[in-house]
Amino acid sequence: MNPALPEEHRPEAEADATATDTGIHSEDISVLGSVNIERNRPVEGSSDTIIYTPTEEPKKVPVLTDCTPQFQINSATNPFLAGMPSNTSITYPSSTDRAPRNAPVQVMPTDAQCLQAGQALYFKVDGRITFDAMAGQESNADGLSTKVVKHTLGSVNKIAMTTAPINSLIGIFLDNEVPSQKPNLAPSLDFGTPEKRNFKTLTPALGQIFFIGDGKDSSGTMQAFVVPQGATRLYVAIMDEYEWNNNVGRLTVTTSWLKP
Ligand SMILES: [Ca+2]
Ligand SMILES: [Ca+2]
Repeated sequence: MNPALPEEHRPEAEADATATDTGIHSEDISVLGSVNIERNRPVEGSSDTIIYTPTEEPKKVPVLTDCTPQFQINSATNPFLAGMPSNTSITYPSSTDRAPRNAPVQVMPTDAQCLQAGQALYFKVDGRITFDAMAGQESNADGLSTKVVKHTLGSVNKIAMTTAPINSLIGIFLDNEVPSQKPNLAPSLDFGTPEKRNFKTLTPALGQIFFIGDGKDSSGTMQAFVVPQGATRLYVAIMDEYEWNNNVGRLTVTTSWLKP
């Protein structure tokens, strides 16, 4: 007689156990699904604070093309020597500034159209300078707003003086003539207050020293400087009241334009 198979080895019992297990899993999926739906539902009445975060106003920066390579400007550059021959000197009570050592830097565009009359120029400026190492009053290219000065000798070489913060970056447009031989002196410009330095567009005349600063207004927008009729040269220098030769530091400048 053959012995009977043990109860636990019956195939039907294994199949029943699998069926029961599958039933439990189905219930779990159902519960988890409802939880997921609950968590992903948008929260009513608070969608603004969740979706939108405060952002800064975008700066109005024109799309500019460089019209010079980046160049350096030494702080010992006296604007009243712009366009003057070598060995021209300006004597102050304590010392003498002399070209070319203290001459301004001529801006040399890679595209001559940058310097056409009516063209707006822009300046990207970095670096820090001081008008006197002993004074220890360093600033960026906007200069020291607490120390607004004029040249102690006034206008020199038919280059019109200006009023501006010491240490600030300044510019001057010239034609091909030696400025001291020009028949007339242009009127002086005044950048003595924050409002007067906060222009959008500046239209200087030939032979007028004008304020550039860091090239941006109080909102960070780049300021436009329009090339005057007859200009063939642009120089940049640093604002001081006398004796440029003891200045310390340098600025890095790039001149740009809106290429037509
Ligand atoms: Ca000085
Ligand atoms: Ca500025």
